[in-house]
Amino acid sequence: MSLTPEIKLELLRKMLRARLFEEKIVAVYAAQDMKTPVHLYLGQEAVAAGVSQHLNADDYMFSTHRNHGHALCKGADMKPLAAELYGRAAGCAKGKGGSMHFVDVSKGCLGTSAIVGGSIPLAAGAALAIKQKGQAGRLAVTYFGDGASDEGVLQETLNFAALHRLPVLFACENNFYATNSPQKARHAEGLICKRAEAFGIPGVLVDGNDAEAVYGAAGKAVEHIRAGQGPYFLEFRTYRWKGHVGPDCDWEQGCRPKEEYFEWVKRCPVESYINKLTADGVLKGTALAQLKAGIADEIAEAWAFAKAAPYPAAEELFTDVY
Ligand SMILES: Cc1ncc(C[n+]2csc(CCOP(=O)(O)OP(=O)(O)O)c2C)c(N)n1
Ligand SMILES: [Mg+2]
Repeated sequence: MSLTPEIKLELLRKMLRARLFEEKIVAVYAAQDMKTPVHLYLGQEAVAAGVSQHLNADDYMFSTHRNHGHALCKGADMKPLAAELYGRAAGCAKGKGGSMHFVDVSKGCLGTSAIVGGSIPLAAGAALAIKQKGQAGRLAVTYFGDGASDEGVLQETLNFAALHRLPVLFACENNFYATNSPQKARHAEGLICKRAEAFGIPGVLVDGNDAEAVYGAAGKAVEHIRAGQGPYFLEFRTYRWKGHVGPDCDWEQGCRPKEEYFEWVKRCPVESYINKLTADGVLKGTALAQLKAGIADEIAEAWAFAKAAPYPAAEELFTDVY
């Protein structure tokens, strides 16, 4: 997979957009005017950036409770996302969904689910629709965690997708934890991607903290899917920096070993890529500062928009809710 300087800088821009958006959430969360739990994606940004680099706006994307990075890297407009965090009517889910329900249909972000594993079959459904409509070359991607891989619905969906050769990419982000339960306490076999092979689906393990490794593996997978060869499964090994939910870390409470946490923080996907691009001469002069300043402006505008937006009207209480 050839990587031009433009693509490298775009990978970095995507990661930084996800990173700075969530750093803003961390900075303001204690004020308690953001009435939503937040499952932060900090530390995992290389996955969404590297996969999204191969996606078009009309490809479908389904995500999880930890969805901010997925939506932003797919190109979602930041303003309705910020408004959703503040429960405003201008939010992407009209202020009724919160952080776990980021959508942007115009960018193919069709939905997320707080039900662990819930969006996996939705992606297969979208892929089936693509197939039935004869929209060759289009695909659906579903992001899900190692915890979701424990749900029976994954195995059912893998079988269905393989049987019908559906254009769907299974993107499993193995951050080694389902809430506070470590993978080694749950899985007899550590390689989740091996399960895909039982259904005749290629299953590949990828370093999820290396944006270029993600980009390369996702490129092969997407090429395979767009060529009509059926589904593909990628397992990305990565690590979340914050606790399962909320802006605090959780190693202090003994939820994870401190040494493990700091080992992974040393492998920051954003910092290591900045260092690589600087050493390679791709990132020069004030380029990084300009990139960050542009994203900071976008965040400031999104927050101003969100906080000025009205709450849903009382008579809207039961609209779109079931
Ligand atoms: C069906 C279902 N079971 C349990 C939960 C509670 N729950 C929310 S997130 C989560 C862990 C998910 O772990 P993983 O899929 O690895 O995603 P991560 O949080 O690591 O991104 C659990 C058990 C839920 N929301 N839905
Ligand atoms: Mg997990």
